[in-house]
Amino acid sequence: MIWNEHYECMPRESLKKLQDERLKKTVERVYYNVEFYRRKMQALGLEPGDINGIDDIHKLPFTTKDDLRDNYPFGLFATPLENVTRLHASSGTTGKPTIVGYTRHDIEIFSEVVARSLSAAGIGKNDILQNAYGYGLFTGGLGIHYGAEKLGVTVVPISAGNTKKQVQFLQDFGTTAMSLTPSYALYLAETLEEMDIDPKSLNLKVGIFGAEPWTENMRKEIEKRLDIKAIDIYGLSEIIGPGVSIECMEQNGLHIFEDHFFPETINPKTLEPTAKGEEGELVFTTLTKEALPLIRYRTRDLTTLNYEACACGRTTVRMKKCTGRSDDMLIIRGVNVFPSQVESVLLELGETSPHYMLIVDRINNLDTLEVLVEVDEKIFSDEIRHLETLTKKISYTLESTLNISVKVKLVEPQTIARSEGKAKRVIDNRKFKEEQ
Ligand code: DLL
Repeated sequence: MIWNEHYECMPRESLKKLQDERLKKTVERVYYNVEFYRRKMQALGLEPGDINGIDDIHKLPFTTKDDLRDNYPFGLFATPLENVTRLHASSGTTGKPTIVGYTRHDIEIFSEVVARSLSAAGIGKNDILQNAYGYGLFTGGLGIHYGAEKLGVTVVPISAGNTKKQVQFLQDFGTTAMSLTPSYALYLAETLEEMDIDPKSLNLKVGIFGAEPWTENMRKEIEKRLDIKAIDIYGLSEIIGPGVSIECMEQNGLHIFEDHFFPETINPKTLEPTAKGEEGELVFTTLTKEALPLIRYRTRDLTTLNYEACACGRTTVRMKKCTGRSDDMLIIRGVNVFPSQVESVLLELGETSPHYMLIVDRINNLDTLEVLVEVDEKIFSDEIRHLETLTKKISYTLESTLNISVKVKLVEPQTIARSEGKAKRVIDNRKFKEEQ
């Protein structure tokens, strides 16, 4: 179902007019209320009057995560704190967290885009949604919760973790939809298997998965093991949280809610816009946010934008499933490697579990990549010869995909930590060594 047909199916010319108007207002808002933006614009010789619409967006400066950190905690807020009704935080791998704020109206927009998202995934009033994103500073829990309430869904605010209880509620409540990270979904599937519960005996029909990159092969794996449809939801705290974009039932790209978030893709090196249909770093300008409006925020996520009409009837641009961030990319002996490439190969081979870990190191000045892959009890207790053959097969396939040599190590079941939130799949010891 389309929750807000007026905005989601708007003719593109009308959408452009709306974006033009909203951009102008946002630029005025930041210029007059945020010193950081006023200074940046002044340095470029720009005044709000120079921006007449989306066609002028390229004149505006970019914003980065570092800018948010440098202005920690509230320096980029465009409204006094008395108007801010909620704060969330996104914890990076290093340094201070990024603090984001919302006015009452921002929360209204947040709920609206999440309601649209759940609706696009086929969820409605008659569904019971078990929300297994973490509640708290992370935007996943409360973000999905408010949107689900707006939609009229029966929402179970179970949060992340407590996996046995998740299973109990799936059974006892007849839960029809779940929202959680893809890596937690794998853990849940494994728990169901251990408890000898056939997913077909449950009422679960759809899962809303996001907050971390996951491949098409991972989608197939989750759909098979949980017997559901797996829908990809994307978002980031700085822009609002979950609900920046979502797949519709066509599962062919994620519709961006363009009346609120204007997307561009750029070449991360030259910062120039990418050609039509070319992959680039996703950049967003918020069009309606009050507390933390951001101009050309560099997400570091890599994707391609597709403006073709979608069979579902929505006219909004679709972004391709994000399988990596530019800062997730490992450079190993000069070769670019994305963890998602390893995931794709392992699931394609299908002879191991989907649990893996990349360990990158520098030994005698040479970068090394070791991939730990978990195998099941049966394989692990097999003859050494069989294990060796499997190890060779995986290394061979990884090496021909990644173009570097890879050491593969098969490990016992349950050796790799399971995730209830965002999975950590890379240990880069080189960084640690540099810091020493
Ligand atoms: O992860 C918001 C969210 C919550 C999205 C629940 C979806 C579901 P942050 O913690 O600020 O916000 O992390 C944002 O996570 O820049 C991406 O790198 C990554 N990410 C989020 N969704 C996806 C996705 C939330 N569907 C960062 N596919 C983003 C790939 C994703 N990466």
